[in-house]
Amino acid sequence: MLNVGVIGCGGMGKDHIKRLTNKIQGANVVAVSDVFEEGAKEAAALAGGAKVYTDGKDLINDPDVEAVFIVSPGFAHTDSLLQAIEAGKRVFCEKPLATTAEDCKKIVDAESASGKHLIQLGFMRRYDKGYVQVKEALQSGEYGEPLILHCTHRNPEVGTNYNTPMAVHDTAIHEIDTLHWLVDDEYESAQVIMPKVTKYSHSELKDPQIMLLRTKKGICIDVEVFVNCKFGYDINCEVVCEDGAIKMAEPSYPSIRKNASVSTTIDTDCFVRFEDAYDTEVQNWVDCAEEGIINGPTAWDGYLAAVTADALVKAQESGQIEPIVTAEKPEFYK
Ligand code: ISE
Repeated sequence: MLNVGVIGCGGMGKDHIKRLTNKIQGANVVAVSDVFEEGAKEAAALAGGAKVYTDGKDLINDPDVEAVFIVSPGFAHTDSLLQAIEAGKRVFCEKPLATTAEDCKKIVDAESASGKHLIQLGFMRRYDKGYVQVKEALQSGEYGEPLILHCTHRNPEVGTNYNTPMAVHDTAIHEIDTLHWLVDDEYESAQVIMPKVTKYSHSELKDPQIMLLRTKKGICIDVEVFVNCKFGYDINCEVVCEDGAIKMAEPSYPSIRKNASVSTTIDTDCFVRFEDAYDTEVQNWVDCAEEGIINGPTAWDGYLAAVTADALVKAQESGQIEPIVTAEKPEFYK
């Protein structure tokens, strides 16, 4: 049994606590922490009475906590990650790794200096069955080399505080991680094209956006990010290859005939759309603890995502093609 301490007891934190407690095999939530004590107490009850902390550092240093699950807001990740590395404890950290590329680099350096692979990052799409099927098809070699990726990332709507850079940091960040993993390549440059703005947006948000990424091997990727599309949470990905085109399967719902039309369901949020992916990634993290390995997205992937996101945000402002320049991948992550 892996004894886990969870830092951050907001909506997502509680969701993960329920998952770890009720669904995942081989894990036990023994401690929770949140700066808001009431939230931590509610979360502790979900875990059947875990210890309550208001300081994440105390949770990390609790000898009963074998592994740490970080679900606090992104700006608080760096401190907790560095403390966990110092304590030599395994970590699952929800995305983002940190809010700046500089902090991500600090974390990567600290983890490599510790000599132990400790951090898995919560980019859950790598565990989604649809993406896994596309990756397996690509790896089969039957369709030749991938040339172009057409993707959409649509949300029905977003809160009024959601602004233009968040289309990169909160939304396209998933494609940034998943797509380079899918085609096993690295990004070279970024560009953003701004179409006419939907009437459902506001002055601080350009919506929709078309984000273009080019990889080092020359693969061109277009991602339509449209966060007020109104009709659903709609994620699509098609890979055009030399000998065929592979389109990711849509979630399976019945096709219903009624009133002279045929309809099917589209999910409305990411928690339903990627529920299985969340379960699989967390189970995988727990299973790998026994062997002491990390086989999901690493801190290095978090650093790459942060550098790519910075280039896309720069491109949103400049309208130009922006280079994506990363540090050399350390031996430790190869
Ligand atoms: C949210 O944080 C997510 O992770 C969702 O997958 C994404 O679709 C949404 O735009 C983000 O705000």
